[in-house]
Amino acid sequence: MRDIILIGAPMDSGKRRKGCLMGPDAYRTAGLTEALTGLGYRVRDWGNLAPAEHAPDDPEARIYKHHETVGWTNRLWRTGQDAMAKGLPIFLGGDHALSLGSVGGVNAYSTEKNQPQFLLWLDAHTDYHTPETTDSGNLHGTPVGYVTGRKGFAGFPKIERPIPEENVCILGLRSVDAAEREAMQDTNIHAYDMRRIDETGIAKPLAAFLNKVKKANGALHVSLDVDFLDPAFAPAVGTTVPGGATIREAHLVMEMICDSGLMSSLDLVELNPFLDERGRTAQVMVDLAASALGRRVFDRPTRAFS
Ligand code: 6HN
Ligand code: MN
Ligand code: MN
Ligand code: MN
Repeated sequence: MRDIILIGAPMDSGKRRKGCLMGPDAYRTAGLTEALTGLGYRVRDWGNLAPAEHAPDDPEARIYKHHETVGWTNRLWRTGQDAMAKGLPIFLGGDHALSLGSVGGVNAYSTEKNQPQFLLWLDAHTDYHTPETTDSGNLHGTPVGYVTGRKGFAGFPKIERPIPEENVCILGLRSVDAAEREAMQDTNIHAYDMRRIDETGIAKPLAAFLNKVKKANGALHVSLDVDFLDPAFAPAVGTTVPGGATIREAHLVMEMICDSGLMSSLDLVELNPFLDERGRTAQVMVDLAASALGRRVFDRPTRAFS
């Protein structure tokens, strides 16, 4: 069993609404360490990081907190690379801009090891903007664009080996901006919106993707955005979009990931505890992480159910 390394990234720089900086401590309060320890893991909590040194931001700039986000990216990149050598990192957000650094770092690690990197993005949004195409100016809408090698990320660390489009799978889509749709339509990214999930079920596209990762002997980074879930179950997020995954679909995804044995790193992002109701969204996210790492009702089929 690999050790699990918790990396707190109390960052709020990826968008204007504040509150995600409370996320890492909400996961701890909801019992993340205890849940994983209970599954038999040795858990190392590396505490909360701070951004690397960076230039001051201009409050009038079109891109919100560009420099601070570069600072976070540099810090998370190095910490992620370091953590990969020692266990399975779970990045506790923080908004989704943290994936500029978490995915950047774990992908740099795989590049060094000459292992193909895969990315499973569980989100209502594609997050496929670049700083040039975003109309909100919020960098949490850009990490998939960044790690797949889109142009326009001046100031951010250079990605030596971008993640190939065909190694990316996005599940849960229901809010895609025009510029993102335009750019994504001509790529090989596996992108499934909720309509397709309603039609085929969520297991089918996921099984196909996991099979691909397995065949390639790849490293798999899973990035779980709270808004992948329907806001009825997970209200604590700034970007709620109705019609999301149910608790049952989300657990199935996590259990299939666990059964595959392929996950090498995980992000839990966009939780805004300021918007939560008695901690229930934080609890759901902790339960999902536990499912991805082995929590089960039964370890094997019982006589009564087989
Ligand atoms: N997220 N596409 C919108 C924007 O502002 O660019 C929303 C981005 C949401 C970001 O899901 O992490
Ligand atoms: Mn997102
Ligand atoms: Mn989202
Ligand atoms: Mn937008």
